[in-house]
Amino acid sequence: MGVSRQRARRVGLRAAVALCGVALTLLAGCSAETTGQLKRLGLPVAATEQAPAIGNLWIGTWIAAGSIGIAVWGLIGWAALRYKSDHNEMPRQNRYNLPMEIFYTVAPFVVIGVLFYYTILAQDVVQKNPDPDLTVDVVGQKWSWTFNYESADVPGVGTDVYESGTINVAPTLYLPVNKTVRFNLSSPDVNHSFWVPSFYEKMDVIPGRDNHFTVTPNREGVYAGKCAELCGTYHFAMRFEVHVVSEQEYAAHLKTLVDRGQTGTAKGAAIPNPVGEPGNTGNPDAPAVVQGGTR
Ligand SMILES: [Cu+2]
Repeated sequence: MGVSRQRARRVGLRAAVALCGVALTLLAGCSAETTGQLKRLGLPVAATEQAPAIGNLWIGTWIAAGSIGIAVWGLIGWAALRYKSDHNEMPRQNRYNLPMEIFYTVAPFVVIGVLFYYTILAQDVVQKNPDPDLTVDVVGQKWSWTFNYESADVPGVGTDVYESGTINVAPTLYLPVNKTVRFNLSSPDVNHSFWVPSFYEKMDVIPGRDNHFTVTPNREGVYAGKCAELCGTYHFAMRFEVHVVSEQEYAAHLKTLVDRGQTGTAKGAAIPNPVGEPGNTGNPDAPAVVQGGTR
């Protein structure tokens, strides 16, 4: 073995040891919360029954991509060190290597096939759409959200109620824990996207299209929600909070909405919160227009 090759190997080994040391030191200094998030590869803690199917797909995809990445980087590094030369001679060329070319062609299809299979499995879980225990009509409007609860059959409420946000006041979505909820998504203006990161799911909210999905939140807590579609000037204002609570707290919240007079169905204003629109004289606190009474 030549001296230069030995030196290259020593340098490579030292670099690998140093990298492992840095990684271990970083991990050791992390809180339990950060360590948990690292183990989930950046995902928040799952808050629905369906979320783990997506979480497993996410982690599996990273393991597959990471393994391929490590193999490719390793081969590149190995080739660079192994065939390092102080002379600028053309290395031996290896054209028309049939087994190699078949491998290049087949391997990507195998990778895609495996990812496709596991994606379908996760999709089946997510799109099962079982009969919901409750339905919330979600309206994404410029520049906030309206949540309509079909709650005529909730004891002590007896009517549909809604909560509507504005640019300045983010609305709150209440959901009872361990109940299956169906979100019907609609928009009176532009494309938005309804996203609760802890549910691991999001779906586009498109004018003229009835999108929907079903989840079963199974962890009480307060979660952030946002619009995941760059929908315009005040896109940033389309934040909301999700409170997953006990059934009693859920019913109590709906009663509060009745007490505030927020009964009926709100489908977003014709010219909602028109701040920033050309020629506007709008009020950033303008609430959504309410249509009719109970359905
Ligand atoms: Cu939006």
